[in-house]
Amino acid sequence: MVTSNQGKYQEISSELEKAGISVEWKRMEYDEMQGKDTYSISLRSCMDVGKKLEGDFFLEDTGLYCEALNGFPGPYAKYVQETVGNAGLIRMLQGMNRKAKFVTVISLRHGDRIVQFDGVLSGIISESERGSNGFGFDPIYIPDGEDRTLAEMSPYEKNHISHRGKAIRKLARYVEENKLN
Ligand code: ITT
Repeated sequence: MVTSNQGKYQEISSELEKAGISVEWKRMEYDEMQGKDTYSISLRSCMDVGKKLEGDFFLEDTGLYCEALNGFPGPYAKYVQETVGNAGLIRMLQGMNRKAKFVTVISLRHGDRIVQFDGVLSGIISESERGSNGFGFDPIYIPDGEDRTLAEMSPYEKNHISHRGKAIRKLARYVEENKLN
C-alpha cells in the first residue's frame, strides 16, 4: 500500500490481516491532481505512482464532503486539515446544516489493470472536538445513528462502519476471488 498517512495504513493493514492478506507499507508522498471527485483523483494518482513503482500496489484517496458548503472541502480535505484544522471547520459550519460524508476510493494496480473499490460514511460534523483515537477529522465526525465521534470509538468499531473499512473489505474480496494473495 502506498501512503504517507500512518493512520490510514494501520486501519487498512489490520482489516486485511483479519482477512488473511498480508500487506506491505510503501511510505511515500505523491502529488495529487486537483479535481472534483475522489474516483478520478485516486485513478490519476494510481497511474502516476505506477510510472515510478514496479509490481502491484494500491493507494486510496479520501474526501470529506460537507453539504452546507456545496461539498467543500471534498478532495481538499488535507489542505483544510493543514490550514484551519478541525476547529476551523467547526467554525465554518456554525449555525449551518452539519451533514457531511466521507468517501474513500481505493485504486489497485495489478498487472496492466487498475480496479477501484469505494466506501461511503454519512454523518455530521460535531460542535466540539471529542476523543483521542484515529486521526484527521475523527474527533469532529459523528456517523449517522451514533452519539460518539469516530475518535471516541475503538479502531475495530471505526473500521466496522467506516468509508475505509467498506472499501477495504471490497478489495479483500477481490483479492480472494482473483487469488492475488
Ligand atoms: P496519502 O499519502 O494516502 O494521500 P493523505 O493524508 O494525504 O495520505 P488524503 O488526501 O486521502 O490522505 O486525506 C485527506 C485528509 O482527510 C487528510 O488530512 C486525512 O488526515 C483526512 N482523513 C482521511 N481519512 C480520514 C478518516 O478516516 N478519518 C478522519 N480523517 C481522515
